[in-house]
Amino acid sequence: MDIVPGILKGDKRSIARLITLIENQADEARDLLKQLYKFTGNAITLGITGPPGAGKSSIVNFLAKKFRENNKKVGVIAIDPTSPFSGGALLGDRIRMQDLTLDDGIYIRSMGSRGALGGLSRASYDAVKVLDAAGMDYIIIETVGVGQSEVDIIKLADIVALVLIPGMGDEVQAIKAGVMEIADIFVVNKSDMDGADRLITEIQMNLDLNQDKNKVKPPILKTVGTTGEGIADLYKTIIDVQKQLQDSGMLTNKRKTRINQELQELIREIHLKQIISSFETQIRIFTEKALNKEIDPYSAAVYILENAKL
Ligand SMILES: Nc1nc2c(ncn2[C@@H]2O[C@H](COP(=O)(O)OP(=O)(O)O)[C@@H](O)[C@H]2O)c(=O)[nH]1
Ligand SMILES: [Mg+2]
Repeated sequence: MDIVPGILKGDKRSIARLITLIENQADEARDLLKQLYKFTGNAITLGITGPPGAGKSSIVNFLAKKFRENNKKVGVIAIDPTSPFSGGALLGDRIRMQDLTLDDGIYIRSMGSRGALGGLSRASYDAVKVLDAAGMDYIIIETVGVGQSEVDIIKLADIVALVLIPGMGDEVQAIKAGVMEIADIFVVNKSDMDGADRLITEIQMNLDLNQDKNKVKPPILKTVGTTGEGIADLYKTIIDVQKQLQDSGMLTNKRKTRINQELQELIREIHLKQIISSFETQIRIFTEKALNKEIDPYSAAVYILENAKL
């Protein structure tokens, strides 16, 4: 099957082929993405983020099943910046998700975060577009880390759920306001363990201190990733938040911001490539010179740029 019609039909092999082309930065991928763009924009993207081991994959597994029970098609992208060189970054996750892979209404893919400047790679953005064009109603993106890469998820997700676990009360205080602010939903997972209620209090205090008073307080939910307890509530909350975002026009705003940022990033990327290729000869010459200690790289770069202006 041709890739584009295949993807539009939701064919898993076509989806997989294009995502691989995207990961390999094949020129063909860019052309195919151009053709698919007008078929995107229907999926709701849901970011599930939080520290390693918090139970994100466990929650995603239950949540994906919930979406299926409600006849929603769901795509899952697991991004693991901690194992950028391993193709099967999340082996454990794959095993747990195995029972889902026979179902045509679900597509699961793990991706590395390689190529990103401290955040999500361009490839993950494009993979989301592929799943969107393939007719997924929801796309769940699992990302690791409490830090900059976590804030990055907002560039990809319409709705962000931050997963935290008991015993990290002090860490909640240490989490920068910026990270707390990206969360539309707080999930206190491992609530079978001691300290879940204390963590909820800590989150509330943090929100009271840092959050804009006029903003709606994000809901805080308890889950158990091993049993699925609380997932039904989480599902319902996601649907509620989605409705709020749609009704208030916030969803359109978020998407507008996202396209604006993507355009800026692309201009930067394309422009940079053009600059570098236009200096190809000089770069080659000055590499030799620097190698022979005739000039230092910094002076060489300045020299090349100054001469280009003439
Ligand atoms: N006790 C307990 N363990 C959990 C819970 N949720 C997940 N786990 C376990 O925590 C570990 C990490 O879970 P995983 O979903 O891979 O976390 P991730 O790194 O955030 O994706 C696994 O051994 C899970 O079985 C929970 O609610 N309670
Ligand atoms: Mg995981």
